[in-house]
Amino acid sequence: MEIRTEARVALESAVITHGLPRPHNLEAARAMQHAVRDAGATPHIIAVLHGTPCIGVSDAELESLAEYPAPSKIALHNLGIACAMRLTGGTTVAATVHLAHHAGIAVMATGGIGGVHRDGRDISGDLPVLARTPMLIVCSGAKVILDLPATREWLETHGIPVVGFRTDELPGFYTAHTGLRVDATVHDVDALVDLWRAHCSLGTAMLVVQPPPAAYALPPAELDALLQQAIRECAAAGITGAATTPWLLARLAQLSDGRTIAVNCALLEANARLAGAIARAISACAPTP
Ligand code: PSU
Ligand code: MN
Repeated sequence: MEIRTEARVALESAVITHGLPRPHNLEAARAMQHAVRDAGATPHIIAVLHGTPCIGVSDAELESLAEYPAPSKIALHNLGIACAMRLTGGTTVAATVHLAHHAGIAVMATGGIGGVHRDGRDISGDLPVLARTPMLIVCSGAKVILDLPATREWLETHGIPVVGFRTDELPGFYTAHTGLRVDATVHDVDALVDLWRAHCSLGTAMLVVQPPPAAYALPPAELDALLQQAIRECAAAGITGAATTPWLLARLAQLSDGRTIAVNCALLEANARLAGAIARAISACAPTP
């Protein structure tokens, strides 16, 4: 017998508090929620409010997250601290995946996951959580500021399949092309659901990657030139640790005259839409245990 369950999609909130500037952060969050609903699923923005991890926030709470004077960036290493200290903040992919899994949600959407940084020492807390949590994550690859070949190898080493949705290349967040391969390419949602059903009992995440919408994607060579400049400046400014990702993303937005913001918002919405369709397809025919 097949039963139908509620289709739910988790959305992370560090992209709202730290990934995008105002007012684009709130607009992008609402566009993601709308895209998930449009696809027939229910969006749950995950965040920590005054020390309480929340699976879904109200619109007023979303607005306060997007405006909050100094929201924390909450990953797994500081999730317990944030709760004990009654902090409010956006959850990274790491904390979002952890919380969503415990809430019984199997699908999430984001822009670009964290990964191995170019200095080779800083490794995003996103990666180890993906290595131990069965969650289908729709994204546009890892953020282009990272060492993408090293990140790609890390995923393979830790048993995380990378499935291209209508692409045979790992996208590079703001750009469609990295030259890095995916493990499989599929062209429709039903085929993705088949792969997920075969994979989900193995205990690791599955990344479903799609390139940013073509009308917004930056050419790889142009993006690389801007990135080299931003990375030099970041090092000269002495930025390290969790501040690195938000700093580089903000600098790229300036250097590109806002084009990286436009592509970031467009890909977040597209990824949320695909995640909604996948969640809907999974829930439409959940086999009974
Ligand atoms: N996707 C975006 N923009 C972002 C992020 C994702 O389009 O800013 C966030 C995610 O929350 C991800 C985090 O988990 O960046 C990674 O940060 P770090 O490299 O410090 O682990
Ligand atoms: Mn880090």
